[in-house]
Amino acid sequence: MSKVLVIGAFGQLGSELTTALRNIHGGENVVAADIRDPQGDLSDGPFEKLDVLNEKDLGRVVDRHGIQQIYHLAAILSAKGESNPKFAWQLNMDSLINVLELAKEKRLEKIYWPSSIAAFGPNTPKENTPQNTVMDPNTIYGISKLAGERWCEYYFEKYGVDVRSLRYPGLIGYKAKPGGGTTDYAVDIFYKAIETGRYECFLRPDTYLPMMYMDDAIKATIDLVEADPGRVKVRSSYNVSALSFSPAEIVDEIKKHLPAFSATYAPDFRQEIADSWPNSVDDRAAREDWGWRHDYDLAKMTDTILAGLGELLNA
Ligand code: VAH
Repeated sequence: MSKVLVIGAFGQLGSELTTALRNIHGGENVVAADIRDPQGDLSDGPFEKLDVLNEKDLGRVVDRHGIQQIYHLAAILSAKGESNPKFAWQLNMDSLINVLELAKEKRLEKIYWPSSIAAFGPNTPKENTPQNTVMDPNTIYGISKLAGERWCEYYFEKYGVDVRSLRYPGLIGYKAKPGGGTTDYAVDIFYKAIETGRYECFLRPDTYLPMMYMDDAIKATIDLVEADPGRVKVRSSYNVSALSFSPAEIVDEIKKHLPAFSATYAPDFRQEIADSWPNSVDDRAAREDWGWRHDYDLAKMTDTILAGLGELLNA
């Protein structure tokens, strides 16, 4: 079993990925790290309070636990990043470089770092966006993800660091709330559908975005990290996709379960961010290289979330 460190373990993805990794590697072999104080049930494995910008502390945590793999998830997302661009750049970039440098020095087994469809921009082809294409992101988050992809490929080519990455679409889960993303509407809408029966969406009803249910995102992440190195041919970051939908389409899908549910639309600054991203992406490279397959479509995702969130909120 490998010793694994999850940085950003209390985030929307980190909280569910930590549990999934502990089921694979054993609770004691997966260290959850976050800058925030412990929250929720952490009794099933070790925890470290960590500022990943502190290179020395990061090295001490790796040495203390004999870490061999790092999943580095901590980042400032698209919408929140626009309110403090300099810090978003510093956190997203310096933390990645700290992790890559440590992986080189200590010859760690593997590094996982998430990119995003936010690395694409207004001049990127919108439909079925190719793996290799024009990338002109115009958010600090997107710029940091594009730059991060280049750093990952550089450390792989120059130093042999086995770093792997996925360009996540909007991730939709219900067990942990997201923070500061443009696609967060697709999570908030489920909470409001159950709690109040009404939702005001900050995007236009016809805004298509690539999305993925959290279980599929965790499957893609672990499948990529566990793939034989020879099958990982893309060392910047892989396009991965599952479904694309608009706010109007997810409202209609929710109404199949909650007929009284209604939505209104009040686009804000996040509309411009969403308009700069693809409507759908081509993920043939991931499917051909390491066998990526998604399980959840819009109907299955909606049914799963409403059932699970209903239980969670009524608990
Ligand atoms: C965001 N959830 O909205 C993130 C994601 C594709 C979007 O990277 O910023």
